[in-house]
Amino acid sequence: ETTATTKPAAADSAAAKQPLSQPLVKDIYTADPSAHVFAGKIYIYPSHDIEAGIPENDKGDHFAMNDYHILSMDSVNGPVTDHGVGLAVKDIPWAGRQLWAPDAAFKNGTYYLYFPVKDKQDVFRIGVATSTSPSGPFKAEATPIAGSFSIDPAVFQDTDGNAYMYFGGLWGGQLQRWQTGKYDANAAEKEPSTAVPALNARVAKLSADMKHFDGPVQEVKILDEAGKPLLASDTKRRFFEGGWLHKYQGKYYFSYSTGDTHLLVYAVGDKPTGPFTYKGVIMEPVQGWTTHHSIVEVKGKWYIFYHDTQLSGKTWLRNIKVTELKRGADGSIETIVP
Ligand code: FUB
Repeated sequence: ETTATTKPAAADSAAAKQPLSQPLVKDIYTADPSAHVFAGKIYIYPSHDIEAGIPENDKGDHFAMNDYHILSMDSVNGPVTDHGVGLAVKDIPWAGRQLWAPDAAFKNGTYYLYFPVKDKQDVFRIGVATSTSPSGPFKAEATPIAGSFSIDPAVFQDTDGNAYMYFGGLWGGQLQRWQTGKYDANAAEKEPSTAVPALNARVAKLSADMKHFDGPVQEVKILDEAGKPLLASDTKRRFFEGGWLHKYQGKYYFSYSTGDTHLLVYAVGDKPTGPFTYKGVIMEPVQGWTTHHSIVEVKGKWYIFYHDTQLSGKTWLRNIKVTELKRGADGSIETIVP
């Protein structure tokens, strides 16, 4: 384990010229931070970016990550502990390549790490690994979660004890290849761009043992203010990847990245499975192609963890950050300009 110091955002007059936040760790590249409070501590489950020497393309082949480092902090501006490798591709029996954005959950004394990785046929699936410690090491199940596909799992545990997994991502995340319910290797590499309903994220209820889907995989429907589904051509509002669900004052907030328009946006619903009505922008574009976020409550304040490319200037070598999430009295989220 190694410990690095987090620098609080600059508080002097130069602050206007500084980035909103500073990287949480600087000795490794990290991205896609899923943050949770477990046993009173903040644990972050990020991707671990590496320089794999693979040319950049729209399929994301250059995001060729091999393992996860799990991080923790006692408080948002406190030092960050790197707990070392929590899970590696070589220890996942069915994995081929590309360990992308993970998430984690805790239930009945066991920690669960959910991860997308391409199988040996180069198709993204979602796996689960378990540990008795939030910092791992995690042991992967022998097979992916049956019925899972695409990328970016995010697990939400509701106050009634039910848990749900949100997942999916376009382009390199392969969601557009699952339109018939089966993987179509010959499908286009991108989603339709015309005025047809957008391809949506997916949600499935998790079984009591947190290792399987309990029921059908459903679409996460996102509607406009008139109650109509968002269109694929509506690229500043439609779902692209990186979904996250949090609950605030009894409402369900589904937030996500718009990918090629580089926004983080949100939609609100009355049930964990939606439908959700589009509400607005959470974060304007950061430096870099992607950003990917999580939203978590820590000691009564809400925070957004996200990433940019401040340290490297390269889209595939990212660094995670955190900043406060502020809301209006009606629960609406204030737009952050990073
Ligand atoms: O880190 C690889 C991929 O980039 C993630 O799965 C996406 O959400 C994007 O952040």
